[in-house]
Amino acid sequence: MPAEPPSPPPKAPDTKGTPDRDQGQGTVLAERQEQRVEPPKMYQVVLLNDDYTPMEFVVLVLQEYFLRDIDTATQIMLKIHHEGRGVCGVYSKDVAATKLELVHAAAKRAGHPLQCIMEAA
Ligand code: TYC
Repeated sequence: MPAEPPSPPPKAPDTKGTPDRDQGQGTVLAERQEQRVEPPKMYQVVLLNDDYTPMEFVVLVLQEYFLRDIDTATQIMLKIHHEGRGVCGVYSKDVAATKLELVHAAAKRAGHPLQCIMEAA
């Protein structure tokens, strides 16, 4: 069997032309890297109209879980009642998903068919 040729010695890293590396003083600076952090995607939580959930319950839900004052909550509820749907708030994905669960749990406990969904804002 022929002998393997000797492998070349490992090369020292080339630091020429990279001024942030060794400054000639034994100091090595981290290279600057531009960092771009995208803002998180946001989701709107939308309540849907139905024929059975009492208006008062929807207003309470908007106050309790979406921190709306009673006048704003009433306006949003009436918009949903007339237009079929209405935005309750805009949140990060996790927060929107939690709001959905809380609303569905509250509606189930109270025996109402209230539905809400989340969609990319
Ligand atoms: N339409 C319901 C009623 O007349 C009220 C209602 C409003 C229900 C908003 C759901 O998301 C809703 N009792």
